[in-house]
Amino acid sequence: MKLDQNSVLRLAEHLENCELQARDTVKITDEYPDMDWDDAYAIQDEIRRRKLQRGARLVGFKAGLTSHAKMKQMGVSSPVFGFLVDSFAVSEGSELAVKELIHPKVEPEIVFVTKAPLRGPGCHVGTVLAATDFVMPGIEVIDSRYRDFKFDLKSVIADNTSASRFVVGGRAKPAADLDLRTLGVVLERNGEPVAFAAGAAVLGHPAAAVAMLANHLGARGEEIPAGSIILSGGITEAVAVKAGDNVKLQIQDLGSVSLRFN
Ligand code: OOG
Ligand code: MG
Repeated sequence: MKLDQNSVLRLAEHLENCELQARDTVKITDEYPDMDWDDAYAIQDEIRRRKLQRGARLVGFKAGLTSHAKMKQMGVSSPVFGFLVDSFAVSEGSELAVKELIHPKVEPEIVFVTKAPLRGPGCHVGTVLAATDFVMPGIEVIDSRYRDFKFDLKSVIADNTSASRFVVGGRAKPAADLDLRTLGVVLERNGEPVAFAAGAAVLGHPAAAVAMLANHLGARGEEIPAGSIILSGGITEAVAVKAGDNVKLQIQDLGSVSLRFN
């Protein structure tokens, strides 16, 4: 670690306040160019601790930057991991107010729900599928706290990987009944298809992203508990939304989920 405890606490408070007040900031590596990966995750952990202390419930985790489309869009080259609390979940059919957010974008994701704990090291696609209860379509709303969505990996990790909201829906199916690599994915905005891909866009197999997440958590002494929701990462590039937009995600064999913005 390069940062002292006070700086970690101060940066966590700053980034969380930007989230809660919907205002942007410069990326934190501008001020702390020498901060390391442990510093970045320590800031994220402190944001999580602040939320849990105020009564939030940890409901799962997310992997991000797991597809080439996303890595290319954001100009970075490796996956990142974040946490999900109950207040991020939006129910299908409700509307999300754009003015509560900074500059939201949506991304199509395959969501895993676990029935057994997953603890790395050594997790792989097989162990993930064995621990998965079912998969569902999910739309993640990301909202980087950094100005113009411009960041580097350490800054985005500290910012809980831009996590903001998510909605799951469609049909829940056991993963063993599906070939997650070849599932077709179509994202529509206002009835117009805007992004397409297949599941394999995420690290060759979306369960590989969950395995990486479990191995990452394992290295930090944590596991993915049974009953967790895991967002395996945007399958296509993220799409900006504004008030009045209606976004619909269709995943082959898994039905559709949609979200409206006002
Ligand atoms: C970082 C979060 C990426 C994903 O699914 O790739 C992410 C960002 O692009 O702001 O959630
Ligand atoms: Mg995502």
